[in-house]
Amino acid sequence: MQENDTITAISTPLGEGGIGIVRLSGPKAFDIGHKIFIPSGKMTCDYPEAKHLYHGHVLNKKGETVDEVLVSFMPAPYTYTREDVVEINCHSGVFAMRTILKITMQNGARLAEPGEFTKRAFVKGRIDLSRAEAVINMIKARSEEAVKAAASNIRGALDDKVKVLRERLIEARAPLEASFDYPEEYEMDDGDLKKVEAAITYVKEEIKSMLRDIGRNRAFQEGVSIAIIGKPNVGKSSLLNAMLKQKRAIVHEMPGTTRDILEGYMNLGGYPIKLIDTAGIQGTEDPVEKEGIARSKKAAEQAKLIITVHDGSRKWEDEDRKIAAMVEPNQGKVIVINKKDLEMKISLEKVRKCYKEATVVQTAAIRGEGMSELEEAAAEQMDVLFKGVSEGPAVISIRHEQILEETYICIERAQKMLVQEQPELVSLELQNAWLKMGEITGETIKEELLDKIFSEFCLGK
Ligand SMILES: Nc1nc2c(ncn2[C@@H]2O[C@H](COP(=O)(O)OP(=O)(O)OP(=O)(O)O)[C@@H](O)[C@H]2O)c(=O)[nH]1
Ligand SMILES: [Mg+2]
Repeated sequence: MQENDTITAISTPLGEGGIGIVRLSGPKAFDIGHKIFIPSGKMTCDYPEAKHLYHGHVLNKKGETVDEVLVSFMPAPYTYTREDVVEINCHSGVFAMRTILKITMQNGARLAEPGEFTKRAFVKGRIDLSRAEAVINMIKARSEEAVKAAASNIRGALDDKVKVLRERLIEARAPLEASFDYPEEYEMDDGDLKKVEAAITYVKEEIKSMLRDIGRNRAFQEGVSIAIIGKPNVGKSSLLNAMLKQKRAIVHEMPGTTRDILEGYMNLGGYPIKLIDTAGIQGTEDPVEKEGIARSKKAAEQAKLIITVHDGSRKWEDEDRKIAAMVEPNQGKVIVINKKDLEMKISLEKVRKCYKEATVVQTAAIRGEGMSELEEAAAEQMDVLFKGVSEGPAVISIRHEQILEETYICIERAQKMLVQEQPELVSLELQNAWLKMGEITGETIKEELLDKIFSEFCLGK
């Protein structure tokens, strides 16, 4: 990738809206800005002032006005990319923004790759890699908690943590290295050994706790799937609608109304939730229904939490037991007895016997009754599933997880070799761990991997 050219991109989502931004970064950004932008008033000096927003018009090659805009000229190095940056605030119509983008390209800018602005910020040393990746997480965050975690990593929480751990690894290596580099002059005593042991244990425990928290961090980042399952006609779709507070799914007295899985998004006790309505599960010969049921089963398998729904106005059947048996031991569950507004025919005793300790909530989904109890029970289940999480930098990405797992293996090996009194090997493993962890901050990372990481960004960021 050439770092010395000037890049351009539409930095806001494409669509109709009040304002859209076309952003330029690089050595020719100001030149291009001057060429295509005619200010309404006089610029206060030849070199545009930072922190000023200039009103004017963008012109095309023929000198025709394309849009009325506000433009900011931000000189390096105090910019996102540490290069000269020009931001053109135009009207957010797809055509207007594309036209301005095209004009910037006709005047010497190149279309930016996804994430290239942030990559430049990294390459120019303004942010480390963990901060850059936090920017992606911020953009993709689905809950307040995820935004908080991403913001703390943008401020450098993960970077700081990794630096501390790497520092401890260096400290641990010092006496080991001295003992085999200068065996005549230096011999490790018990005090040294204890220090090495303590550092190794510290790093190991810290990594363990970071790995343990990943599930919850990801849940906040990406959302948790909750599947609603049950026999046909028990009120699953009515429940989905009541929980989402909208008429998302078709509800009908005819059993087998929902043919395919259907999703909706909501927030539950701070957790971002993907709520999934499924087709009623029963034995059937209808090929379409069969396919719907297969999809429902798959969605249920992949969900973190299952809401099993039973019709309270009908007797407990063997089919209900089969539904209950679909929940896996590692999944959270909440049991709903629906249609409580009708005469209850279901045996609560049988329900309890089947589900043991699980929370049972009675609802009348069509009237929206029992929803707060249901949501409370589901949120409690989430807390159980993601319990014991410590404060600290949030690790979310698979890349970070892999690095931490590999580092953990190196540290474990080092710990074992320390007992076997093999200082050279201990030191080597600690060095491997140190190098591995450097990939989080980007200090020891390869160029190809960088390209891959930044390619996951959206355009214009
Ligand atoms: N009285 C009463 N009727 C309900 C309640 N919830 C749902 N129903 C009715 O039960 C019927 C089936 O509701 P749905 O929500 O479509 O049930 P479902 O489980 O999604 O059904 P399938 O998609 O066919 O599997 C409809 O006629 C609803 O009006 C309730 O709380 N009380
Ligand atoms: Mg349905």
